[in-house]
Amino acid sequence: MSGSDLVRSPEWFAGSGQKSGQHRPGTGLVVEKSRAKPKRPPMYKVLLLNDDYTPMEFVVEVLMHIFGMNQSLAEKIMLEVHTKGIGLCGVYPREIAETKVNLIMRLAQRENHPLKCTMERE
Ligand code: TYC
Repeated sequence: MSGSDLVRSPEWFAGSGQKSGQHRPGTGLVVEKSRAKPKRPPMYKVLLLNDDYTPMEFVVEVLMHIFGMNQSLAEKIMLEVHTKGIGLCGVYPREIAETKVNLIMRLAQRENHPLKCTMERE
């Protein structure tokens, strides 16, 4: 086998038909497949709660900045929270949901608004 044959050999590519546990002589490598099925992380709903004092414009701004919503979607969600008392802003893995809840609470506190936000396992 010449040097160029080696370069063209499919054995140089990962996942080129190697079976689990197969030894690749001379490489010091053994191809192993994980037996564990990769699990999706548990997801959390981020929920916004209504109150009588937080200005509607502030809630819309928060929804646009923290959840990347456009103006019309942010207004729709804000009005839903305003009329129903609670509304879903998004669903995320735990740490991302926590970060968004914390950010919203800090922004609201900074402006002295009583806005509340929570998360709930899906
Ligand atoms: N109810 C508030 C008002 O009338 C508006 C509001 C909407 C507040 C959504 C909080 O999560 C909220 N100014």
